[in-house]
Amino acid sequence: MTRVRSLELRLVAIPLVRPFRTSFGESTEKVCVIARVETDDALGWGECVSDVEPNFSEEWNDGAWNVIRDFLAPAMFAAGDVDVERLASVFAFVRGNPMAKATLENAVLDAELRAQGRSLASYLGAVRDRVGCGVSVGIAPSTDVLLEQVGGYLAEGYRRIKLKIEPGTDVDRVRAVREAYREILLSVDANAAYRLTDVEVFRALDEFGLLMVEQPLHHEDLWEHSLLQREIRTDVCLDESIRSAADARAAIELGSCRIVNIKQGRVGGLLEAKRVHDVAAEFGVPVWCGGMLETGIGRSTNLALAALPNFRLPGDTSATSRYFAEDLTEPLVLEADGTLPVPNGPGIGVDPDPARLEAATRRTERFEKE
Ligand code: SMG
Ligand code: MG
Repeated sequence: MTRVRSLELRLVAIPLVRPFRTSFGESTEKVCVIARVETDDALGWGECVSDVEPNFSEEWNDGAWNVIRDFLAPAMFAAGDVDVERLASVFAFVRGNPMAKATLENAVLDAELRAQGRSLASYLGAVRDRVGCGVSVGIAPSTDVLLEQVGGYLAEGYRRIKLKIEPGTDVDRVRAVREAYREILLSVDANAAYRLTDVEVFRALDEFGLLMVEQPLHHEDLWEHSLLQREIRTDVCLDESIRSAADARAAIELGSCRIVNIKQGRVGGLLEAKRVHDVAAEFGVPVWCGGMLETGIGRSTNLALAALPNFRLPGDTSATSRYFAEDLTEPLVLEADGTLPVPNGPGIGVDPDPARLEAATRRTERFEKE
């Protein structure tokens, strides 16, 4: 049981080493909410995976901040001694808002595990101490620039290249990358930019031996993905559409996907993420760990999750250098074999550097238990 005495929210901003463009927009900096909880025994950190605008999902930074301030934090304080496994039920009166909920659950779990001297990876049931990493490559200004970026990431050792695509910047780009690199694990992510009537694009992509096509259709859809999956050979992977273990079960039963991207923030936290992992494992469906350009806090959280047994494909768990010149935490460095170590210290196993955290902070608010 853990009693949270205080909560501090910070809005932080860190420049990205290169702009990241998806089918829904472009970012040049990472801006996110970081929560720090103080319990009777320890401090805990949680990073919210929402962004400045509600375009990946309906959550966004200021919305998450407000829902935490006005509803989730008061409920957590009122609950008194809480067991982290019960926190989701304390938050259940708030519909949706999984990213905001995950932020607090992660922070409380981190504090609880630090107090016990236990790593998050061990708590979740990790079976490996290193995880294979891929990289997600944003939509580049030209095919030449894309080929140069892909070549650079492969030289660093990344085990899988994922190309962001959008209508008009898809088949030709994928063909160019496949012709340059015949053997690599290659996938694409559309972030919901297509419609079922675009099936010909996916039939054309079938020719390139892709590992998967991620979230081709609407961000909440399961049904049309099941129709698309029947029409193409490439495995569909769902990201945005999977918001819970129940969604994962429905998607797999419907035949909407054959692979699942797990992002703990998108499904409301690590405990639900583990349930998504377990449902997929039950059906023999592989999962992999997604990313939301997290700082070292969220990235270390992801690495612990990615160490579970059914994370069978390289994740978007890239090294710090892929995102930032300077992170909030010590850099996570890719080994030449394309792996990152799973943090094994207490909790998430990393701490933000106080000076860097302060320098990145744009806004702070503190809440105390009465
Ligand atoms: O963390 O490397 C990362 C980003 C991976 O492509 C990535 N994430 O849909 O999977 C996805 C996107 C969403 C990012 S939008 C900020
Ligand atoms: Mg995705």
